[in-house]
Amino acid sequence: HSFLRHISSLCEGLNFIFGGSFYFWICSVYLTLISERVVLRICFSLNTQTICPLVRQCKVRWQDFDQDLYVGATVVRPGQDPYARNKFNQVESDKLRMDRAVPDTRHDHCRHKQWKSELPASSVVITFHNEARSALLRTVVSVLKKSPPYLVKEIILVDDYSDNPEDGALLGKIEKVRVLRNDRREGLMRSRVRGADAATAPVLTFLDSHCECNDHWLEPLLERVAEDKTRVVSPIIDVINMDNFQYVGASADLKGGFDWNLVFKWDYMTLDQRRARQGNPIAPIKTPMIAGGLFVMDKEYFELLGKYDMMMDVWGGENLEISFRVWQCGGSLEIIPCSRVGHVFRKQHPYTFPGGSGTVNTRRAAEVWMDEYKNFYYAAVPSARNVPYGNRLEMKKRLSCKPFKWYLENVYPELRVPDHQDIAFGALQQGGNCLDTLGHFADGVVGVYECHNAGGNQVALLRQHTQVSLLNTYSEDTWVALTVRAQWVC
Ligand SMILES: [Mn+2]
Repeated sequence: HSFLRHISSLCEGLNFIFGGSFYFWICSVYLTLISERVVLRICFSLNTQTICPLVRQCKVRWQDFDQDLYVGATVVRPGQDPYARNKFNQVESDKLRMDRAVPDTRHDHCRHKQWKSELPASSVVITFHNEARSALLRTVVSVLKKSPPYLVKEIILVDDYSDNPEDGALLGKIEKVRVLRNDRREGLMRSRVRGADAATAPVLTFLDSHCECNDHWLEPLLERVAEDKTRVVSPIIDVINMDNFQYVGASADLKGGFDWNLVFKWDYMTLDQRRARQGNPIAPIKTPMIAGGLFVMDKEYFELLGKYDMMMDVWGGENLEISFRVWQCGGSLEIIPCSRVGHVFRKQHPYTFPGGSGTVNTRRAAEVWMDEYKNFYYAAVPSARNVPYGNRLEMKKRLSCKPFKWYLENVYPELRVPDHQDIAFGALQQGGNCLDTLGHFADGVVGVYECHNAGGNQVALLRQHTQVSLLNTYSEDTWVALTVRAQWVC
């Protein structure tokens, strides 16, 4: 230890005075004295902990990064729950090598395909908060290993105020990796915007912090964006099992969608859609919604379209918002089948939601983009009302974006709109009481209850001036309408 401290202070002092070359000189002198492996270890720990803040150019290839030292510092101790920190099995994740092989899950046609040689380089932006070191490292290494070097200009890690700043800082030693750390919790959207603002390449690639890129994942994505800057493209997202970390190929017949509760779901393509693709199974798939974390977008276009809603907190709803925005304001969303990236899907969020849940974000998306159709959402999620959203509406006007009706008709015709003749929403009120489903769904019994003005059981639809319906949807994906035939007298 005293030996280490001796070298450490010596290197630090010399570097401070003379710059980076002395560090390597010192190391090479000691190389003759001690075995190579020990020296590499010393260099590594010195470099990251004491020298890097002073000397910017001390970087290693990912192959030379000491995985054991980095991951070993945060292993799950005997008796601890391996799911406690990340809501996936960290023990299994920690066991894997940072560059473990994953199966090539692409369609056969992709293996023979040639990509354009002149593609724009990309900045890969990865935001994280208390991510398991092994998962974060594998994400970074898979980007470097599975991409042609000239297409990855840099990897920008945005540490959203993780408990341990070293989680990110130590990775800053790897070639091309830049680390930015927030000095308070900002959430996914502001963190991504910070990363995007710092990016120097013309194309942005956003990834989650628990991904593994597959063979030639980047070229097909960049090619689509290079051809048309208004395309926002994502890979097929393969599944990394959260319990055993097995890499499993996902179906290529899925699109992103949602129900009126505005929760993302995967839609299986219809028979016709699948038939139409048989001739060209690797053609891009237009998708109404992106899943969230993983997509590629031209940087200028990202800025033109208003980046992200900076008033959104933590997580959730942002994929909805950016999907509506891209489609309604003239762009398009695609899934590119020849690009595959694995992602650890979890059942629970590993972190807390300071200041409320993701519904605040969803409300903001609904208010700005869904016009009168937002009422279907409010009927489904009655608690979601009244959030400020001012500046986003101005942006929508400035970009002359299309109405939500256009989106429904042209982008997501599969989504069942409760009824084409539904023309107004409100409540049926007499004195202080409102007509209320009283929580009944199927039996057609309704009653009256004190008006609470929160929608839900008391949302009434006026249809064609002859019919009033009460709507309810607490079940995941079905609308239940209790229809009351009414004589409309006024
Ligand atoms: Mn994720």
